[in-house]
Amino acid sequence: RSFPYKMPSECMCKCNILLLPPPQTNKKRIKSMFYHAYNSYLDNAFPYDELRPLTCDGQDTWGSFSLTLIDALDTLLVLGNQTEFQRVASILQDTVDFDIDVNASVFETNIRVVGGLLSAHLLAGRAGMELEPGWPCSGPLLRMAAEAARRLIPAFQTPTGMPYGTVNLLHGVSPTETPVTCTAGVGTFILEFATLSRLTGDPTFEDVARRALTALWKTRSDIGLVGNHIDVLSKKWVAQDAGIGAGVDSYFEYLVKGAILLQDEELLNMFHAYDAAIQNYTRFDDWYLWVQMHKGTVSMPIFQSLEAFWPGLQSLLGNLDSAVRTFQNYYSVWRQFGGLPEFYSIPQGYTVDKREGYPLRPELIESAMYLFRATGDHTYLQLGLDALESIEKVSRTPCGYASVKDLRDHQLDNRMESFFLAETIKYLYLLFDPTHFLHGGGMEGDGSWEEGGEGGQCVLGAGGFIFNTEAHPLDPAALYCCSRHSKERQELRDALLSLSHPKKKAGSQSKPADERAGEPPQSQSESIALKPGEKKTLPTLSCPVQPFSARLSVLGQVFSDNS
Ligand code: DMJ
Repeated sequence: RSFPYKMPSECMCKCNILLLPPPQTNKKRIKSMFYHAYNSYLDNAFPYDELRPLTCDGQDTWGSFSLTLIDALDTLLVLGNQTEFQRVASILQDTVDFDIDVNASVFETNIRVVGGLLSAHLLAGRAGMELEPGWPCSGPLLRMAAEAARRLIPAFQTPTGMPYGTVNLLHGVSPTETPVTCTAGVGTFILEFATLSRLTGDPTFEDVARRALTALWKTRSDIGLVGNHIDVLSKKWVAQDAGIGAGVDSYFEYLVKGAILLQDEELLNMFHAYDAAIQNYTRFDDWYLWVQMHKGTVSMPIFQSLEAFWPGLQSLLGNLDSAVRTFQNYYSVWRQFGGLPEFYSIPQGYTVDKREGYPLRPELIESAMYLFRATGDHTYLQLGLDALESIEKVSRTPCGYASVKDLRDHQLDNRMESFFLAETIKYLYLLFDPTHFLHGGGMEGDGSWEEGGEGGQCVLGAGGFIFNTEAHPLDPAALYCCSRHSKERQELRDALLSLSHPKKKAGSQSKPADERAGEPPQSQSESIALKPGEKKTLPTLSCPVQPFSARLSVLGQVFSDNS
């Protein structure tokens, strides 16, 4: 269907190629942007969650976790700063405490805190940190990530398996908590939670994330769409606008990236089914509108800044033509305002009342990074340069970078969200560094992969990295390696068990996470989830770990030796 209004459709030209400064210059500028913001946070705001860049002080926003420091940690390594990465990693281990009486967003804590700690854990080897013997299947940052995630698990204890939006980290879900959660708040866990399960061998995390995904999938409308907010107790859709932006965005992102990270066809099939409905009902001239989830009628003909991740996601799936055209639409909005307003009315070609701000979001830059990798077209570098220039010009303050309250007159807000350091600057830097190890695909010997695990049996980073929705890279190879070893350990335990208790059915106690997909989760008393007020920290692996060499020798003797 073609959209009935006239679109601004400036063509993208490549005439700027010769005007682009060399990549090294841009990388230097991006680094100095990072350090201006980062040092300002440390000097003025730490240990608060965020910097307030107009008043040069700090505030807690999403919890009380020193959030900006956790979110920025892996960016330090992306920019090549190993020593600061090491210093901050140990500060966080010493200072961050999740045993706190704070109501936290389940979604934000997962993508920023759990995601940030997981990435830092997986990058610790490259950062030159001292690694404990089982790394990457164990390690202090992994234990911290698991501890943070454990505090979120009570939110998933609902009849549907779909989580509440907010949980108290100390007491669990408040009895007065609203059961209404946004779609992304239900479907944005599989990357972090499956990573936790497969690294640690504890299936609880992946189980709850899958159960929530399955429940959400079953609530789609007859025309194949999901709405914006759902009641997690009754499964009733409370807000019925279907689209790809705010409230939904990362649900679709996690179906695709989950499929890639976990080689999971079921997740990909779910995405393809949604995508067919999205293309059919919401796409008009390569824009994506909001429609009523049951009828498909247009409810809001607007583009939201958060939707700008979509061309990048399409490029991951190989839909390049469509991705390029949609990117061009979005880039035309950027050029109109020097940033992306939160909402943009497509028919009016202008901002929407009270949604004129640009809180330094990363999504368009993220898409530019993927599309530059896929096409080599310098248009995407030009967007990067535009972003660099306008952020410097409009948002820089003496102590950081401020969100833009209104793109029409460049008024500023006293806020620098942690995703500015976690995502915006990271994607900008990676856009201008196409051979960075995080892009994967490197050759042996160029530092693009490394060894890990006992005796170096894990080859890490060789298959590239998958970024969570907060731009924290996850390594599929680490997941594969650790779950393979926990499977082997389980087989060994089963073999030993069947010798000492011949009648007990081996393997009946715990299966590896990847084999438990779709099964109902363990009850809370069986799981590692803490009950409200409970302080006990359980070991990540509940059985002693046999070194790989011992396993071989044991296996050699199992059938002839009763010892
Ligand atoms: C980030 O926290 C994540 O990218 C999330 O998925 C959407 N919002 C912000 C960035 O805009």
